[in-house]
Parts: sequence; structure tokens; C-alpha cells
Amino acid sequence: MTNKPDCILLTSLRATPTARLHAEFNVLVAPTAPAERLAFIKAHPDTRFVAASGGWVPAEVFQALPKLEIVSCFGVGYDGVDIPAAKAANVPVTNTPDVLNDCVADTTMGMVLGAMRKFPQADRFVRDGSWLKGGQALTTSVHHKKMGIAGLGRIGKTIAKRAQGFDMEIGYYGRSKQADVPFKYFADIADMAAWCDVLVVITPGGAATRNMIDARVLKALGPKGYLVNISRGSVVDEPALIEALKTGAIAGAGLDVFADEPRVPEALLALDNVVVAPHVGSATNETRDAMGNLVVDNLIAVKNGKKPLTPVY
Ligand code: 8YV
Repeated sequence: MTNKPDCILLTSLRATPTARLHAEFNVLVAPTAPAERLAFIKAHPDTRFVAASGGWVPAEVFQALPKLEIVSCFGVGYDGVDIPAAKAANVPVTNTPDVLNDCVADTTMGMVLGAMRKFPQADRFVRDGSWLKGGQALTTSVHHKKMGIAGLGRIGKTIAKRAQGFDMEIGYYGRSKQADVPFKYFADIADMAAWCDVLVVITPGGAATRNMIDARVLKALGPKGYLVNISRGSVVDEPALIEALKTGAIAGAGLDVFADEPRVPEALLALDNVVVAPHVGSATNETRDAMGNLVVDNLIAVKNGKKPLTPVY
């Protein structure tokens, strides 16, 4: 028997946070298939602590665990967490903000450079011997271009800082104009799309932003415009994007996220004006350690009778 309280683990953590979790809790590793997960959770109804990913915490979890004291989520996004159910059950939900800002901003610039300067295509060009027959087609400069950021939150501001290093002009779209922000504000995303050379999407996912980037916005972005999505696949109308890339309605895209991950439509992969990555915005050893440690810090705080460190509401 152990004196440590149970903690159901619904996400994967790296070695250091895992060791810290085991030092404080009796860790119950849940199966990954949703149906099996729910059965597993229901089989441990006295559990007070849950470590999850922000991608999957349905209402049933809150209903199945009446003694729950915290759901500590790995990741800044929590669009898969049923927040009304959490509030109804009076359970705090935490995420891992800030510790990933720099990493996601670095990834964004990588996707901007990849999409506009076509570095992944350049790599293929050298490897497949195409260079022996002539040079790669010229690409588009990034420096001194206009970047429109949809969602100027903490990560969006870190991206803007990077883009300023590239002498880019910055605009942003959001619900309201922010005080003390020197960038050009757009109240309509299509207006920003028409203005910018590269549209960077870094809004939260969920119902409020579903298909925010639709055919109208893509048309406004235009045949010289690029889209970079680093937030959630749900924010972009994927069939409309495929059509825009196919017909040249936009110039290209850099996509780290997709509507139905890890499945990426063949029609998208068939296109040479799109650069893809497997949702790696925060995927470095250092950042994933920091995120995992914050997941554990939140659990320990609540276990010790303190307030959670980074609650989402
Ligand atoms: C994580 C992310 O990979 O933080 C987020 O919201 O999308 C990524 O940093 C993801 O949440 C892991 O579950």
C-alpha cells in the first residue's frame, strides 16, 4: 500500500516530470483509446488528481470522479476540455502557458521561412538530383514583408518579436484593439488577410474560432499570400484551403496542425506549395520538460492545499 494519492495520467510526460509525478503520486496510467480510457477512469472513482492533455477531457471525466480536485493539462490549448462541465463540478483546470512561447514562436518562423523560401522543397530538390539539371525556382523574400497575426496573445507577441527581427511589418486581428501594442489592428480578419503577405494563425481552437480562415479570408489573402497555421486545424476550413492552394488563390501554406491529426488529406500532401509538420510547435526536449514540470507543479500545489498555479479560468 502507498500513502501517495492516486493520479490518473492521460498524457505522456518526459523522464524528469514523470519521475517527479511518481515521487508525489501513485500514478495510474490510463489506456489511450477513448472508450477504454473512460472505463479505466470509471474504475477509479475516488481519484482526486488527473494529469491530461488539453485535447481530451470530456464531461464524463468530471462526472465519473466526484472527488476530483484538479485537471492539470499538458499544453497551452485546452479546446478538448469540457470547461462548462469542469465549472459545474467546481474543478480547476490548468494549462502550461508561457513556457512554450519561445518554442512555438521559433517554429512559426521556421514555417514562415519554409513556406515562403521553400526550404523543405529545396532539400528534396538537392536529394533527388534535380539540381544537376538546373537551379531551383526563385522563391519569395520574407524580410520587410507584412505579417498578419490572428490572435495576438502571449505566443502571438513572441512571434511578432521574432518577425521584427526580420524587419517585417506587423498587423494583428483579435476581438479588440490592444492598448500599448504598436502594431496595426484589424477588426476584420479578411481585411488583415488582404493587407498582409503572410497570415499567421495562433488563436485558440474550439467553437469560437472554427473555420475562421474560410474561402472568403483565403480569397482576400490572394495569389501572393501565404498562410501559416500553428494553432489548431479546426481554425482553418481545410477543404477551402486545399482548393485555394490547388487553384493558386493563395501562394502557399505552412501547416503544423490539421483538422484530423495525425491524418493529413492526400490532396494536401500532393501539393508542392505547402509545407507540413506533425504538430511540433512546442516539440523540443527543453520545452516539453518545462511543460511537463508545470503540469506536475500544478498537481503538487493542489495536493498541498495551495491554489493551482496556472488556472485557465
Ligand atoms: C502540445 C499544443 O503539443 O500547447 C499546445 O496547445 O498544441 C502543443 O504544445 C499539445 O498540446 C500536446 O498535447
